[in-house]
Amino acid sequence: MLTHIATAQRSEEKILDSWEFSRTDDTRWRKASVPGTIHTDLLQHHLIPDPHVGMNEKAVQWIDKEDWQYRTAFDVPADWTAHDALELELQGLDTYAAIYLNGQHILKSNNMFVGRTVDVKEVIRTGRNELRIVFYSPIKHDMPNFLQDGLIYPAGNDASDIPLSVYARKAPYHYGWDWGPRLVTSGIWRPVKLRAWDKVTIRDAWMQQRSITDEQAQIQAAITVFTADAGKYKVEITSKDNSFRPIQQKTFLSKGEGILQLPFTINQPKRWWPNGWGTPHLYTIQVTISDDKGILARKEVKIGLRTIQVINRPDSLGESFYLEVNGRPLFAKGANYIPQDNFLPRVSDKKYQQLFADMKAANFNMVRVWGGGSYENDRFYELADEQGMLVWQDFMFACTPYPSGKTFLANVKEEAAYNITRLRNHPSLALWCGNNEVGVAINNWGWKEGYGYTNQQWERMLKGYEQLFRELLPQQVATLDSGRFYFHSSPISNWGKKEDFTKGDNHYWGVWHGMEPFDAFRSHIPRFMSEYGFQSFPQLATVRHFAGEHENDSYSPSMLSHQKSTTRGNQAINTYMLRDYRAPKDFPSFLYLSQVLQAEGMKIAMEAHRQAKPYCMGSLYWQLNDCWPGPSWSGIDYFGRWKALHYYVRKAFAPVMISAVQQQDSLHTWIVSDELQPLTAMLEITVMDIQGHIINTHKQQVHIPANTSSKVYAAPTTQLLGKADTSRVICYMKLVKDNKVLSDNVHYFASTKALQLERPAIAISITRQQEELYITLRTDKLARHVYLSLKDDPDARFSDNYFDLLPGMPVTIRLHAGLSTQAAQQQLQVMSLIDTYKH
Ligand code: BMA
Repeated sequence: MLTHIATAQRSEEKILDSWEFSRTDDTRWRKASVPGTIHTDLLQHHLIPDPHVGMNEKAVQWIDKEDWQYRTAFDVPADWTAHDALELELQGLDTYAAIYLNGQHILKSNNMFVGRTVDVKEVIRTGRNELRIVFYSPIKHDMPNFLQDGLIYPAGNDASDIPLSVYARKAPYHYGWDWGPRLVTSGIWRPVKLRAWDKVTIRDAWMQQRSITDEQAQIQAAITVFTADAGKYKVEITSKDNSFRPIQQKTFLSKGEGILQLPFTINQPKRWWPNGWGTPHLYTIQVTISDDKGILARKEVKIGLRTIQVINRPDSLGESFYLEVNGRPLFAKGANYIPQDNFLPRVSDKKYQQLFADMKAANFNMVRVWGGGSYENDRFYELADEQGMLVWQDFMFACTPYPSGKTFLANVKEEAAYNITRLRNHPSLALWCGNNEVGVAINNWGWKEGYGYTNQQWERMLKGYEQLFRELLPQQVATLDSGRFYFHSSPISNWGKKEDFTKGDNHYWGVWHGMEPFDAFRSHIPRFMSEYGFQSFPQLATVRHFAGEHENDSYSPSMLSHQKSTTRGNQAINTYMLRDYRAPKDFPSFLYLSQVLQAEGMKIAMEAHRQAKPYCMGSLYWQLNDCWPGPSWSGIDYFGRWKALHYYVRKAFAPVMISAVQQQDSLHTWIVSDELQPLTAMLEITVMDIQGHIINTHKQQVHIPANTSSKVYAAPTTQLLGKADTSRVICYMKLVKDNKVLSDNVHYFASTKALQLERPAIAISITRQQEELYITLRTDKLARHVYLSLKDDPDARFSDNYFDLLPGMPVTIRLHAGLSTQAAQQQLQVMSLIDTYKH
């Protein structure tokens, strides 16, 4: 069946739907969802249990050892076959596929990241047609490669005895990772379209910004056309909002592919600004090609005008690594993004939108599309453009060397070309990175000895690395996206030695993988931190999705099967937890505490990175989100529920941020501003005991220069505290301007474990204004990490959560909900840290 999409007058485009699937050795065909995966189709028909639940992951491992096929029948009207050209566009086939149209083999595909366009003019006919796509088992397909190589690649995240993932140009995390299951999918994961056109079509419209000043932006349009009928045509570039004078050119197009170069100018350009610095202005540009009868082809693109430079060069301190956006040095705030599901086509537009709203809410200006996942859908980059979210784009290689035979390299070359071309118009696209951690791993992870490679085998891997990441990919970027920064691997430096923290970007895993205390975040500050993290468990409702009511322990069977960090995992969480907190009294307390632990630990890092600006110019934590429900380093779980971490990130990444550090006997107060304007505000510090008795106050006006970090106040702790018992005091600090709190923070002089908390009496009052509930909380004594939830709605999103409630300082929390105030009173559950104590 065909679903019609409107295009230019003399071309037609339809999405092919109504698909069926079967195993290749079976005669039964069943209804399929396309785009989709074989796993989700089998699930739909109740032929497999939900792989995200319990230990079902194990029960579905047979799927990737089978061959599968998909088919659809569709009618093509006579006026379609009369067109000059008929093409099938297959935007994503996962992965080893043979495509048959009306029984005739028309294409072979071997890379899920490459969309294909096939000329089907000679094969298609008026009336009924049948398209069939066979997907060969990626495991069976790649086993001969392994047997021929005679060695095992050190792909430690591939959760099978023989890691075949390296051979397949397919999302690496499908084969397992330390936060996700092994679910090796097959299927048509992006749409299939049939297109008919006359004379000429536009394949690509690249708008390369050549230069920009306040007066003018020079754009070079490179329009790739494909001509079926040579002749003279009119090419036009117009602005939908009249932001520049349309350009027209009459040109002769010869048969086949060609590129038209058309420069144009935008006067008084409005710039695209990253989140926090202004509006990410976008221009909509339309390209058309016509003959004297009218428009033949049309393409619309959105662009943003800005400069982005990555300044990675030797300096007096080592080697810098930072972004300069529109000429200003930018401190990058954000996280590492992994695919939002094991089954990629299942991620709805709503989920994309929500995730970007969540990034924006947490004051991100950058997101890293990490190399073990997938080049994201166009929608992802459109949202990044709209939200001012800079994108750090890895090529999809992570944590292992890769083959480097001719066929493999040719396949990667095609993949790079396809994705660079697809993404290069996006103003959010900040940089290309060759891979995740393969560089540091080769030098530091002990592979040669660990896997017992011969010198010859090892040399081959090293040479392969050079060919792939230092020759092929940078050449592709230079040719197809010249001017955009490329570097061969993130991180540039390892984290073992002191000098590592003076050069380039860094993934500091001393905390977690190295079991160093959270405080080590303060002493391990690189020039740009592109990964650091700590695991936590999702909230109870998310846990209950995959583990039954009786599973009240992180070591119960389903819980353990969802803990994919087998080297550290639960043990690390427990060790760190008992360092800082008392053992929680029950399972819900444990889940809550794991989130508090993660958030508090990460807070140290985020604040320290920002304080260290401009030495350090970026903080991208590991990891933003999840691909299934389970414990992981994420701040937002699989169902989109914010963990404590995401609330903490929002505060720690605020445009202006106040924080304090205790050094020896003094307390130092820092203010970091990412704003482009200087600021004058009032600093207010209140020291009180846990019952709210004021011990000391300090107030001063502070001038904060634009885009800096500065220490604004330092005082000996004895001066601040007098004789007060450090285990019973709170230091509350805030920065106020025009009666508005720009940022606030709380400092404690004792570890949380040592704090002498007393049971608080929290009074709650709720009012409603339209769709918003206002929940006011008051306490008589310090309540740490106050956590609000609704009994029957695990998705309730409170305006703040896991915050410290101080005596004498009521807090009002907003909740967007349809509940009456009375129902809210009944539904609302409030707990704080002391509720996790056994006595
Ligand atoms: C980093 C990432 C991932 C991994 C994470 C946690 O190195 O690049 O490979 O999931 O660590 O171990």
